[in-house]
Amino acid sequence: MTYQELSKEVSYALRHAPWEYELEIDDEGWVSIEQLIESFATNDKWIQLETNDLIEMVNSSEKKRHEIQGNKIRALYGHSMTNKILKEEKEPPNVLYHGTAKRFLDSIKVKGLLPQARQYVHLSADTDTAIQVGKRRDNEPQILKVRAMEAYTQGVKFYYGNDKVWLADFIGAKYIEF
Ligand code: HQG
Repeated sequence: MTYQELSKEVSYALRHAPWEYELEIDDEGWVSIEQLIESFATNDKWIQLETNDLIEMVNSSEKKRHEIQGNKIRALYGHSMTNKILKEEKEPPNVLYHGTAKRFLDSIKVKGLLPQARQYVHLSADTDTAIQVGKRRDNEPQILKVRAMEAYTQGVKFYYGNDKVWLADFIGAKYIEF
């Protein structure tokens, strides 16, 4: 097992399908580490899983996807289940970015940025991060500039994911530079 494989499955459980693992997830996305380990251990692949593996998984990852606090773990962003995870509202920086595929531009110009399958729209704090995000869908991703502070002063809420990832419910096209 690699930390990358572990991270993928933990993300799946915490972002998309806690019920498949019989995990109780609270409003802020926290799950008991003990419960998660017990549930993963029913799969031979994770029978040896220990808390330290989860700590190492978080520490060794380039992206800060998960957070551990005491005996709990949560995903910091990416959720898709129906019960919306409550995120911390925060004043955004002046500008945020969004890396996307060329084929989505026409639709984004009309509809703005929508959360699609996730609970929130995901925005990047810098262009390098946005390029990485966009490359998942297009070899030559398009980087959109979002006038976050302007949107915020007009009532759009922003939420903190981690140093690189910001969240919003919806970003109207008028705040986006194409
Ligand atoms: C697009 C990964 C058409 C949007 C990443 C995106 C990120 C529209 C796609 C995190 C649209 C949704 C999230 C509209 C938005 N019309 N397309 N109106 N509005 N879209 O994966 O932001 O590695 O749900 O541009 O790195 O790509 O998993 O969101 O292309 O941080 O930790 O709809 O997931 O992180 O795609 O990525 P996604 P995302 P991890």
